[in-house]
Amino acid sequence: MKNYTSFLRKRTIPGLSLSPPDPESHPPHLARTSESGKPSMTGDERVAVQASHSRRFKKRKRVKLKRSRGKRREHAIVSPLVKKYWLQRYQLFSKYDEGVKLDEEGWYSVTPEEIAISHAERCRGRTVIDCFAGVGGNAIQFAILCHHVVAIDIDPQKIALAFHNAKVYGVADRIDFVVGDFFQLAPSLKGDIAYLSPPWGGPSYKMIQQFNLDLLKPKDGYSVFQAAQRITPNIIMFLPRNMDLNQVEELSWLSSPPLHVEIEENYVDGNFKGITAYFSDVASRQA
Ligand code: MGP
Ligand code: SAH
Repeated sequence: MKNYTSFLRKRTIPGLSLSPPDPESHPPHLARTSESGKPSMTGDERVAVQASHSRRFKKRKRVKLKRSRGKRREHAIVSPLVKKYWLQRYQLFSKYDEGVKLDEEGWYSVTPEEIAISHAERCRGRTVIDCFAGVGGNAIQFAILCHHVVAIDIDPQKIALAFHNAKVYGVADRIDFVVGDFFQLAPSLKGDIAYLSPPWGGPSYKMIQQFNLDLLKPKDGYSVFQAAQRITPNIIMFLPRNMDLNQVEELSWLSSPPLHVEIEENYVDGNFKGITAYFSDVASRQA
C-alpha cells in the first residue's frame, strides 16, 4: 500500500484521492458527491478501488519486466562477433525494427543503408545486376531508385533473407532474385550496371595493413572485374577501406582504351567504412 500511495501522489487519478474529496475544490465529475453533499465513495469502496488500481500497477510492473527480459533475450541471441554490428543496426537498415533479418555473414557484410542509397543514386532509372546480393542491403535501395534489379547470391539462405527484407521495404516485386554462381551466370546476364560487393574474407580484413585484390573471395578482384565486364563496362565495386588504390586504378587498364574511373571514400557518422570505385558511365567525369 505504501508503494501505491507514492504512485498516486505522482499521478493524479481523476475521482480518487487518499483524503476524502472536497466537493468544493473538485469539479462535479471528479468529486462525485452524493445528494447529501458527502463523497459518494465510502472508505471501504475507496480501499476496493485503491486495491484494484494497485493490481493494475502490479500488472504494469509485470509488463515492464517482461519487456526488459525480451530485450535481454535479444542481446543473448546475438553472437559476440555480431554484437558490434547489431549495435549499428539502424545504420544498416533504418527499418530494422519492422522485421529485417540477417545471418552472421549478412551482419558483417551488409552495406550500411546511407552508402547503399548513394550507390543507388548513381544508378537511378537504370537496370542493375547486384552480383553478390547478400541479405539485400544494396538490392533494396536499387529497387527503390532504379528501373529494375537482378539480385544474385550463391547462398540460398541469403536470397531468402534478401527477399524477406525486400518485403519489409515493400520492394520485393521489383527485384528478380537468383540463387546462383555469379561467375557462371555472368555471360548470360544483361544490364546497364554491374554492382560488385564480393566477400572480403570476413571482419579480419582490417588486420592486413594494405588489402589487395588477390584477397577478395571467392576469386581475386581481377577475375571478378573481368566477369562483370562480360555484362557491361559500367561497374561499381565496394571495397575495403585499407584497399591498395593503385590496384583499383589498374583495373581500368584491363580495357582498351582504359575505362574512366572514380574512387570515393564512404563514411557513416564520420566513421570510414569502405571505398567505392565507379567505372565508365557511372564515374563522375570531373574526377
Ligand atoms: P567493419 O570494418 O567490419 O566494421 O565493416 P566497422 O564497424 O566499420 O569496424 P571498426 O572495427 O572500424 O569499428 C565495415 C563495413 O564494411 C561493413 O558495414 C560492411 O558494409 C563492409 N564489409 C565488411 N566486410 C567484412 C565485408 C565483406 O566481407 N564483404 C562486403 N561486401 N562488405 C563488407
Ligand atoms: N552487398 C550485400 C553484401 C554482400 S556480401 C548487402 O548489402 O547485403 C557478399 C555475398 O557474396 C555473400 O552473401 C556471399 O554468399 C556471396 N557470394 C559468394 N560467392 C558468390 C558467387 N560465386 N556468386 C554469387 N554470390 C556469391
